[in-house]
Amino acid sequence: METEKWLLLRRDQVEEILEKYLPAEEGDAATLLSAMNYSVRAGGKRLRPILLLELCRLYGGSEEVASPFAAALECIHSYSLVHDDLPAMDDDMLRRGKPTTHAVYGEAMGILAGDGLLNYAFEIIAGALSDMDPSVLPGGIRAFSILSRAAGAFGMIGGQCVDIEAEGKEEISDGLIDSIYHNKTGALIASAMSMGTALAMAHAEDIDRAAECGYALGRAFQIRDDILDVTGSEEVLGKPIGSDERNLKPTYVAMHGIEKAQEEVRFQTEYAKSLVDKMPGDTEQLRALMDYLTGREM
Ligand code: GRG
Repeated sequence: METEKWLLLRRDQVEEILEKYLPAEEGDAATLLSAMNYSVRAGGKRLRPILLLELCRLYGGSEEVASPFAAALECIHSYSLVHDDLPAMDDDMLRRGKPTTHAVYGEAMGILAGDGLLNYAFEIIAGALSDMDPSVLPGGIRAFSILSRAAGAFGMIGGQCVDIEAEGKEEISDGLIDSIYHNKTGALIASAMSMGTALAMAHAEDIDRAAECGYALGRAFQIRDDILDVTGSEEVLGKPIGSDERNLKPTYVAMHGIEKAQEEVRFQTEYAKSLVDKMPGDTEQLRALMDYLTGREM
């Protein structure tokens, strides 16, 4: 099947899953719940849950078991975007072609919606773990542990901290850029792949390989993101371009130029695909997805 068509089908599947888990907008804090749902329903590629479900499928796991973890992961991704757009961070008013959450609900509610989504993700997982069949519970606990580490101070939030501190610096070392990309973007993408593998009760070495593959893909994804921030268009991307330059962010593109950056995107993707070659089952769509991402325009 053509990759774009496959992605759209998978995206629809993820959106159906999300609808099952999103909270009802009622009670005294209905505004908060509405802001949380607005952020998640605003669209997006749903790449991370798609990867989680695909890895679980490859390793012979159950979609039913993986679904709540896929929903929780997308809640955490959405929260990170809501907070990333806040005035104290990138101060962006457009995301996924729509006004950002703080632009619609105000800054205070934007902060709370992000907090609410982060916490809600773990509520979804706690509910799933308590209902899980004992035969797959160890995989669920492993996935929970992977996600809590990846989203936190030793993963995405830590990466965001280093990213913010690097702003305004003319040049930073390649090592520091690597560390930012590894944690800010790589951690959540790696967690998607390793959680899917863990939920299928695969061996530890398979979980580690999936994470390594996700980190390479995450690096390629972030560098392509930097390229699109220079060469992309606001209509296609659904967010303002030139944000990195405006915020004086030292990116891989700013340091090495677009050509070398795209070369690195291809190099990391090839490495990720070499790891996919060691995975079981029909990996054709996963490999095609990785190739597709190297030239993505949104
Ligand atoms: C805790 C105050 C506080 C803030 C957290 C951690 C964080 C803010 C932000 C980092 C998240 C971030 C913006 C990472 C960059 C990764 C990236 C390229 C995100 C865009 O992902 P896509 O393209 O988005 O998958 P869609 O819209 O398709 O879902």
